[in-house]
Formats: sequence, structure tokens, C-alpha cells
Amino acid sequence: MVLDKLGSGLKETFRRIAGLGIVDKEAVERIVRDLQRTLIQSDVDVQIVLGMSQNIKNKVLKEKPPKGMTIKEYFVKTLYDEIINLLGREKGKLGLKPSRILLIGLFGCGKTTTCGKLALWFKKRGLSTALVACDTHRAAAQDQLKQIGKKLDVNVYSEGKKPEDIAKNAVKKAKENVLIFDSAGRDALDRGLAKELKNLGKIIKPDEVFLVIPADIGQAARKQSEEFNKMVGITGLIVTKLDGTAKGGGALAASSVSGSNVLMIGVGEKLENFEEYDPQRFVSRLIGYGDIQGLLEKAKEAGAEETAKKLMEGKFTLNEFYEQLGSLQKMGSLSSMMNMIPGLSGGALAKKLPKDFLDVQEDKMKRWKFIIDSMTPGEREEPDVIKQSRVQRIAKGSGTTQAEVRELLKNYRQIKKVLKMTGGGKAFKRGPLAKLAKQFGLGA
Ligand SMILES: Nc1nc2c(ncn2[C@@H]2O[C@H](COP(=O)(O)OP(=O)(O)O)[C@@H](O)[C@H]2O)c(=O)[nH]1
Ligand SMILES: [Mg+2]
Repeated sequence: MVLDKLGSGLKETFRRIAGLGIVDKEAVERIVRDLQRTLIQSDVDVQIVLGMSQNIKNKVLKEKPPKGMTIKEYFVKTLYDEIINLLGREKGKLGLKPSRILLIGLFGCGKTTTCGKLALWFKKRGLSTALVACDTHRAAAQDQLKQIGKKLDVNVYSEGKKPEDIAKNAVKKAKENVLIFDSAGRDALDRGLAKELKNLGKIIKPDEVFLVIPADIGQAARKQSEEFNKMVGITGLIVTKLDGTAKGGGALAASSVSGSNVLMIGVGEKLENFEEYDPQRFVSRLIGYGDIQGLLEKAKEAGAEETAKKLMEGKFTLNEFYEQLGSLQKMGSLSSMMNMIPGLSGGALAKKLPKDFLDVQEDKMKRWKFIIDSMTPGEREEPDVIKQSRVQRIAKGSGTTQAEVRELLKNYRQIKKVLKMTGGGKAFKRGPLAKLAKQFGLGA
């Protein structure tokens, strides 16, 4: 499988998010550290990893999730989007028209094989195609291409001694719509290779010059792509051997910041193992978007479960309220739970929940906790006893204002009222909530 390790590492990260009780700063940072490890093992450049980590933290910890999304879902979505962003820019598209294509790259990167893959690609799509064997450096190179041509039943032009002559002859003779030129590699992009490729370019006048990059060079793909582009000019990248390396993620991430677009990927030695590169599709296959959807569903249930438990007990004092403050998304889940209750059209009850409460900011939650901490156990159990003089005392003791204490009490009462309207604990045994409770494994 392509990028096995990266895929399983990322899946694990998503699973961890789904399993989170509370999505707070510490949890986000812990998960981002896991993610960093996974990416660095895949040879993604450290600077890129750090930039991505910062993006994720900023979004999840500082931005408000879009409406109707819990913070956990938002975390999952943010991570998913960032991975797509990391691994690619745009979807690769190989034009299906008469064209001359020159493949370049270092020794063993997969040029000759990719020539065959391209020929098959065009042939399958109805374009007459031929190969041109311009690699005269390695003795067996032309034979290799001829064998591929034979397999595909396409012409292979090889007449001439020097690469330039072979190209010239082919351009003159060939009638095929698509001409694919193989070229020689080197250990490094030296001046000899640059000169040879420039000369070939002058004769061929290629519509496309594709640099072939093997995924196993990881993050070095960036430098290689930039060097080739500067010296000879390229129109796109083909990343090969994605099937056989743990560094593929690094190679794709590096390619995506190199300024050239990855058009095609090689995912095996066979000529059929060749695909257009669509980062979005690639990532959804890598991680399994179906799996992610499932995780999102689970995340929702996990949050709702504890709230449901409390409701079942029919108890909702400031102590329960305090516990719920521990996690934003739980109250978000409460509102989505309300929405699910049959007979409460359009989530009418959810609408009655103080909107403020559902969007409580982390900072506010902290202050509310201080306030409740300053109350006596009796006040927490029986908040109705909190009158003006107590409000004053509590505000002073918690370092907050009286308005804040009153705001908290108001929110608490509103939520309690909503819970009463749903029948509280009793409704879980009979009535509309029973079905829901069962779904959470809480029903009788
Ligand atoms: N696993 C795998 N091997 C590949 C892929 N592309 C090329 N190869 C192998 O890489 C080796 C070098 O390929 P070749 O086309 O001769 O490279 P060249 O020197 O650039 O022409 C060969 O053994 C190919 O079978 C690929 O996508 N996946
Ligand atoms: Mg070759």
C-alpha cells in the first residue's frame, strides 16, 4: 500500500482526537506533538511541520468552531484540511492532446519506466503514442525502452548516435500524436547533464518537461526540483516509488512547496501503477474518509454520554453545572442531543438554551469556576438561597464581579429549566428520551 506508515500514523492521531474527553490546550498540544512525530518520521521538513502545527493550534484553540460543529469535530476537520494542504497544492491534470513530453531526472529515479507508464496512459485514452530513446549513456537503456514499447505495442525511435540526433530523427519521422522522450540521468545535476538537456530541449521544443523524482529521497525533493527548474526549466513533477518508501509524505510535502506541481505519481513497478495526483483524493484514501466520518460520529456520542448520565439521574445542581464547564463540546453535544429528540420540532428546546452558554469561552469558564469555588457546599446544592448579599460575598471571594455571578446563575437556571421541560431523568425511562438514552447505552 502507498504510504502505509504515514497513513496509519495519521489515522491514530485522528483516533486520539475522537477519544478526547476534553479538548483543551494541553490535549491539543499533546496530539500535535504526536502528529509532528508521525510527519517527521515520514521525512517532512521540520520547518513545514512546525508551521502546520502552529496553524492547527491557532485554529483549534483560538478560533470558534463553525456553527453546528463541536470543537472536537472542528479539530478533526482542521487536521484533515491541513494534511491535504501539506501534501499538495492543486490537482494534477495531464492534458490529452498532441504533445511532446521530455522526461528528465537523476539515475534510477524511474524515467524509463515512467515513459512506459505515460505511453500506456495516453494510448488508453485514444491518442497514438510513441517513445524516443535518448538515453545513450547506459548501454541497456535503449533496450529497456524497446522492451516496454514492445509490450505496449508502440513505436520506439532510436535511430542516431547522440541523444540530439535521435531526437532530431524522431521529430522528423514520427507521425504519432504524443511523443515521449526518455533521457539520460546522472548522479547529480551537473553541468554536463544540464547542457545535454538544454540541447535536447532546443531540438524537441517540448510542450512538457517533467522532472521525475523518486519518493525515497524524501524532503530532498524540494531542492532537487528547484535546482532542475532553475537550470533547465520544468513544467511539472512526477513522483515515483510512492509504494515502497516511508519517506513519501516528505517527498510530496517538499514537492508541494518547491513551486512545481505534482502531476502524476508512480505507485508500483508495473506500467499500470500510475495515477493523476489529486491531493484531496489521495489523503482521503490514505486516511479513509469513511473512517473519519465514523470518528466524528463517535466523538459526538462520547461527549453526549456523560451529560446524558447526569440527566438520567435527574440531578442538576451547580455541582453538575461545574463539571459540565470542564468541556465546551459536551454542552455543544447537549444541544445537538436536544435537536435529536423526536417531537421537539426544529430543536425548539435547544434554541431556548442560552446561546451564550453554548459558546462559553474558555476564559469565561475559568471565571465561572472561580465563582462556584467560592460558594459553600450548601449554595452549590441549592443555588436558590443565593440572594444579593451572597452574590456580593461570592464576587469578592472569587475576584469577579456581581454581574458575572448573576450571569452564571441565570445561565444555570435556564439550563435547568430546559432539562425540566424534557422531563429530566424520568424521561429517560419512558418517553422520547428513552430511545436516545438507549442509543448511548444508558437506557433501561
Ligand atoms: N516500486 C516502484 N518501483 C519503481 C517505480 N518506478 C520505477 N521503479 C523502479 O525503479 C527502478 C529504476 O527505474 P528506471 O525507469 O530504470 O529509472 P531511470 O534510470 O530513471 O530510467 C526500476 O527497477 C523500476 O522498476 C514505482 O513507481 N514504484
Ligand atoms: Mg532510464
